[in-house]
Amino acid sequence: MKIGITCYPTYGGSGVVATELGIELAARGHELHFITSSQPFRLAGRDKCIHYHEVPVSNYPLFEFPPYELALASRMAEVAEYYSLDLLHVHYAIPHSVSAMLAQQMLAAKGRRLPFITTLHGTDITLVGLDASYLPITRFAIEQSNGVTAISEHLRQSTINSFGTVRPIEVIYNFVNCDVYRADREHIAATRPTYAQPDERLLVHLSNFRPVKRVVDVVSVFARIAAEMPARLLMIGDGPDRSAAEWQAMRLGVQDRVHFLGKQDNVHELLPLADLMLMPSEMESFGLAALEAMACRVPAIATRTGGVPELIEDGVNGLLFPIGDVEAMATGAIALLRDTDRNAAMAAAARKTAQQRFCSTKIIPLYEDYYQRVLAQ
Ligand code: GMT
Repeated sequence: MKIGITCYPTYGGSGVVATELGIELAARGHELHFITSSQPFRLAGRDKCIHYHEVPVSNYPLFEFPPYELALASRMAEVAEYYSLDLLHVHYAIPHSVSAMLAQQMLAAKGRRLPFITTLHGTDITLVGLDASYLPITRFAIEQSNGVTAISEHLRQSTINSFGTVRPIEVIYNFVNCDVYRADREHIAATRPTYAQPDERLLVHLSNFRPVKRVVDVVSVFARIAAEMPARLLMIGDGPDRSAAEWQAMRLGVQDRVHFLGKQDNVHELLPLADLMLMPSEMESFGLAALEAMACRVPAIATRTGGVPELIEDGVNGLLFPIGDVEAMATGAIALLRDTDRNAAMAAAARKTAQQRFCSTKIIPLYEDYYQRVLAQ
């Protein structure tokens, strides 16, 4: 198949899923065309079946706001026509599904068919889509999509409840490449000493540091753990709440044990170094960062929110707590870190969950099958 993919190329779960999906599909023989505002950050140096088309946005002085959605629609239509794309797959409803809808209409006027699929990732529905000004257009674009997928059952339900959409939504979960995300003993032995001494526990957080991630809670939980045992925390990512997290680390006197690494491309090399992941989010439609850690045998201390319980079974492959209950999260983490056998059993269960339910080898064929069904409509 010849597939066009559009996503936010910046640091975020939807861009990661879209990019990894394109890479996996190309490896299975499909021709992929990324149509994005800049090159997605995990795409650099990939194989020849992957093409990248930048969307140029002219900033004529008259425009108070550059019309990105229109530039994207034009580029989608051009690329689809030139390369004879079979379909477009857009990740994150706003504004990508609206642009795809326009591109489809532009080609229809020339007698060409261009089906498009919208994948909902979370904040496009739970936060942004519920802004009154975005709701009607988002709902319209979802209904006009030839196919709609959501990354968890929770997100599927909340889309139907909040938007009242009638178009069927297929749940296709987030996925992880279990050959890339794994705990390699030699790598861990060689790299872990860079971040922690042998007697220290290593915790990790990975996100875009937006308010919904509650990064201040990450530091608060960690400070309680560090008061009980030697420990360090790796904070991977960057975003608006980074300075609030840094302030909290200073306030709690743990700044020398909390390492802010900023945005990192090689998270598959960093995650396996940790003993536990902290993901105390206000909302996660799925929680891709926790899945990536779990594939590396790192269980997560997480919140019971959104689609997270579809990934983490409390007490089996991780621990779930109420949002904001830093005391309970810290107590749970400390007990787990002290119980080596339980920690090892949970690490093994985390890896097993990733392999058996969310491995790319299981999920990518579901997308291929869905594409075929949409094309056959
Ligand atoms: O979490 C974010 O802020 C980024 C956001 C995105 O769309 O880039 O992530 C969402 O999509 C991920 C991939 O499908 C999911 O794993 C995340 O749970 C989801 N984030 C939220 O729902 C807050």
